[in-house]
Amino acid sequence: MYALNNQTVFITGASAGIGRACAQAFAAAGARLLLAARREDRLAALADALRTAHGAEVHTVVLDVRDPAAIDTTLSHLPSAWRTVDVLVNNAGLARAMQPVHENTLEHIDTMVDTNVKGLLYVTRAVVPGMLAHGRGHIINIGSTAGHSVYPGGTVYCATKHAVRALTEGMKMDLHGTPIRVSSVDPGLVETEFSRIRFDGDDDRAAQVYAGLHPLTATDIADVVLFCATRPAHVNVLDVVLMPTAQSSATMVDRSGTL
Ligand code: NDP
Ligand code: 8X3
Repeated sequence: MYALNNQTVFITGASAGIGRACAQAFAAAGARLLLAARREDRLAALADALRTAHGAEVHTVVLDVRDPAAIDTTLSHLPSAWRTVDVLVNNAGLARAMQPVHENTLEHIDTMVDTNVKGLLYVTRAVVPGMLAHGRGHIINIGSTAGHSVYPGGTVYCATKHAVRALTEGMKMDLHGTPIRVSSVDPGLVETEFSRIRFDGDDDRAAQVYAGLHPLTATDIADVVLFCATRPAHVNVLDVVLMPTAQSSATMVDRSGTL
């Protein structure tokens, strides 16, 4: 096992869902946590909880991954003890609406592409040189089953997650011959704030996404992210796809309530 004690894990989108669950999993494994998101109050509450529960060292930064200047400024002004990132979890991401491509608003298109694709690239670009300088590191991208197939109404979101899959494969090649590892964890339906955000706070519509099935939890995903990060140094898990037992493809979901 690759020990995480005193390793610094940088998680984007740590204020909710999968990012928050990853923070909890890595804190329990003894890592130091550098946590980023836009909602400062959420980050502060999580940091307090991790310090109390695990005695974890935690540093939080308010960061919008769509803002490359803010990423550079924030990372270059980190206290020196936080400047070496051992594991980067590129998790910040979202979907907006579910409709045919020509009905997407420009704002929805920009938000998805800027966050899921450009934001992931901006953060990676800022962190990788430090990993190379220190001769170790691991980039773990949160992709999606939406990066493996496309479903009606999800054209733009699926395109962004297909891009994440290409970025994972390309990063591994770009970092060929170095000790830096690159992984992607690609979940199907996970019950988080994801659908609430997608449907503009419509809780009833969000609940329908998970109705009649036992969806994955954020903790299920964090377990797999932690698994990738704790393989021995010679093992690179490139991609893990996981879905609820009740889900067999993006569009085949058993909602009988029996699974
Ligand atoms: P949540 O909505 O619960 O969490 C999303 C996180 O991303 C929040 O912490 C949010 O923080 C952060 N975030 C969003 N935009 C930005 C931004 N511009 N800058 C910084 N942080 C941002 O959703 P999930 O936990 O489900 O989603 C996490 C990742 O998992 C996403 O990449 C998503 O695409 C992926 N995924 C989700 C699945 C699901 O079914 N839920 C399945 C497959 C993949 P804040 O608002 O505070 O900035
Ligand atoms: C989230 C999973 O199926 O809602 O990436 O697109 S799905």
